[in-house]
Amino acid sequence: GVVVTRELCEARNCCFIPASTASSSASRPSGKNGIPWCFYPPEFPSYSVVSLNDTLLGQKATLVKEVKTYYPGDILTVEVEMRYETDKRLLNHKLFSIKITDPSSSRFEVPISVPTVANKTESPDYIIELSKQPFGLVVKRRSTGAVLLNTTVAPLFYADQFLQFSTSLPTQFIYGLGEHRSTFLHDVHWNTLTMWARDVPPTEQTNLYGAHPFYLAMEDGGNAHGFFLLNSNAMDVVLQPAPALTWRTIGGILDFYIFLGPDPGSVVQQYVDVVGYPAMPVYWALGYHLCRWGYDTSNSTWEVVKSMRNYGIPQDVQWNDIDYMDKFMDFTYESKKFDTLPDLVRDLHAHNQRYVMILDPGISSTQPEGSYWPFDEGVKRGVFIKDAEGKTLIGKVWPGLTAYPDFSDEVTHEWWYDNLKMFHNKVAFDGLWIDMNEPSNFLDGSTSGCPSNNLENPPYTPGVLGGLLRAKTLCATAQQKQSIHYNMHSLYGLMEAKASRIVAKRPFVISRSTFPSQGMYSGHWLGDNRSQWKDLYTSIAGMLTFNLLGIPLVGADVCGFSEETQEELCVRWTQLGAFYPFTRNHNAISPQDPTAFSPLARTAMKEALLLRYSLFPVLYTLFHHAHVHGHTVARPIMFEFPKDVKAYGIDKQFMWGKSLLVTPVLDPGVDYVDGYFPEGLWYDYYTTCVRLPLDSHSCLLSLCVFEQAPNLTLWVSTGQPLHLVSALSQDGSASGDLFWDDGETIDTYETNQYAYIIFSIAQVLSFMFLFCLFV
Ligand code: MIG
Repeated sequence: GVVVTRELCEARNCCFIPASTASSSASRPSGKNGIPWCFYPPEFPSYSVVSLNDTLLGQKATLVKEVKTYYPGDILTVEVEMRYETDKRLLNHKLFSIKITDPSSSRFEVPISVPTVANKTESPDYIIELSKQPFGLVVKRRSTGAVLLNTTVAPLFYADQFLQFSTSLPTQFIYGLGEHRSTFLHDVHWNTLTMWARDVPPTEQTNLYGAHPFYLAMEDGGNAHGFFLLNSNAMDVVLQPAPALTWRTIGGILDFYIFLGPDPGSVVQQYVDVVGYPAMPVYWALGYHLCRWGYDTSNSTWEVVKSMRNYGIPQDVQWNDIDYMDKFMDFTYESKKFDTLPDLVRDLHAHNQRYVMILDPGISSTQPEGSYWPFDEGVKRGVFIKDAEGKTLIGKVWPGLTAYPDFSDEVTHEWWYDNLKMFHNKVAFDGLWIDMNEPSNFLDGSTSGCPSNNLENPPYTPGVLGGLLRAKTLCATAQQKQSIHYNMHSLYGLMEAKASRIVAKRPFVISRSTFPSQGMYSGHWLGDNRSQWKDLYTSIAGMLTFNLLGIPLVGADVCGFSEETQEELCVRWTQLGAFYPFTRNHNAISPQDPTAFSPLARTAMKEALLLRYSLFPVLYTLFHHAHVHGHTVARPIMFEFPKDVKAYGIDKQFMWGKSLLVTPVLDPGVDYVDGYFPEGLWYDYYTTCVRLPLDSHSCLLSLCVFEQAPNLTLWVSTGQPLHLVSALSQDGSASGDLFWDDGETIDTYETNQYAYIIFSIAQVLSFMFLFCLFV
């Protein structure tokens, strides 16, 4: 970062206090740790409210600032539109939204559709207080008086390339704000979380593959609220120990939502209601996936599949990485080494298994004319991103020099579809893995660099890895249909995923780069982790965070991606991975599929996967609730026990739904776990649950979760019996449910082609239940 001197600071009318004399930060060295010596005094120039009017949905204010700040392009008059929204789906009165715009010229707005609300609530759960001079906004929870937002703590900045506001926080318990590698609970001690999609192995304090400006906060007393800034520009989110939070973005508008909960699960529901509900996955998405970068041939890929079958280890999906391609070019396959690929895919289908392959966005631009249709046709149809001068921007990825499809253009979607269709005629793939879509570039910007101007070198650049917006991606000045790359960059993965959902049944897409509303179009894997125990642990936080972000179909590379895994680690990882909503074993070095290990390890992995498969009805039902209600699938313990402060920091355990608690082994050399059990009656799933066949009539009423006798692939036989597992609470009651449909038709819920069964046991029946167990 930049070292702030007294001169620089005072030139900006800010206060300068060296860390050594600032008592609160005496224990930590300043500068490098991000603790500022320089801050805004109360009289720093800011906006004042000059008019305030009622509108249909709330109020509209005009703000004016008299004195320019030190950032160029100050917008001295801005408009604030406050909406007191109500919507039946949201159980009413829970949502407050604010949009701050420039009334004199239109600015970039993120092109995702959010629901338009027609009515103003008359009895909101919040109280709004507007401070007029300087402008500031205070939002309180009506029931408790908790101050959820207070922007009066610092001035508002609204310059062309610098928009900033700060708020105090009612709590230190802040979650979300992806994509970062960290504990699930964020550290608020001067912790800057930068957002700008970036291809880099998960590293702390670094902007990663996706951008998600949403946080969940746990207040005193177990209430929760959420905050979402709908903005795709490069930004910093600065968490401060006050506690406080600063949003600092370099473009777009300020458009934000506050969700009132009041419990954490409801906050996520309200957020998902704004950005979009996750798609219902095709059933086999929830099976076991195997992949590797380094299967040399289609036959060696096939060998693994056969070996899995021989050992009776469940596997629904086999994948290929870039190895299958001819010179790493999309929509081709290597004709010698992968000559049997079409046969492999046919064989998979014959065994009720599926095939997924990778596609990278970069399209080779250097093939002889007439020899590579995707590029030739793409040029013809004008689908590629242009540089500042209007020429096709050329970068470099695996196939060498490449052009980048502009997925913000419908024309590109058609071209992408045509390519997929033609390739599908050769290799009947079932789903897509879209990688490198930050988009990644081995060069900075392009083969010819980037122009030098204020888009490439903004007055302020957030803390992006590499220090430049174009670092390992395209030029900020590159031109896309909907806007410049400066605005569109972090939306690339979202738009590519949208273009990749093309099949008649439920599509299966896994994307590396993600943005809010991604869950509607794809799942996500957590990227290039390492085969280390630490990465096993951090995968839980990653999984939970993405569930908060409305992308429940998520998992980490099981056994680790880079470095050599070890047998014990891989066994433990498979046991944890069996509870990832999306479970794929993938890596880049030696084989690490279950058949590559000793009989003992192989058997342990097989057992873990069989357990996952037997719990498939539970998992599938949870995804139904995610799709229809915006629930999380894998969820933190605190979601079910929001008043239990001891649960707020837990990220070594998690839950599936509301009744299954997973406590994995995360350390080498141990065969026990230390777990936290919130208040209630807990049963050990492995030892105390008794399985009851569904056709045993006397027990139909009793249930907690459903199980299905596992097979080597999911759903293969509706003939596989379903079992009820019931765990009674202290008062002798239990309840559970099951969503069941054909597993692949789109919109079965929406078109009423499903069964939904609710089971419950009341206290009076507990005796009967026990009775039937022992007959
Ligand atoms: O530059 O396709 O995250 O899963 O194996 C690396 C090769 C490109 C990155 C992905 C990883 C994949 C690898 N890819």
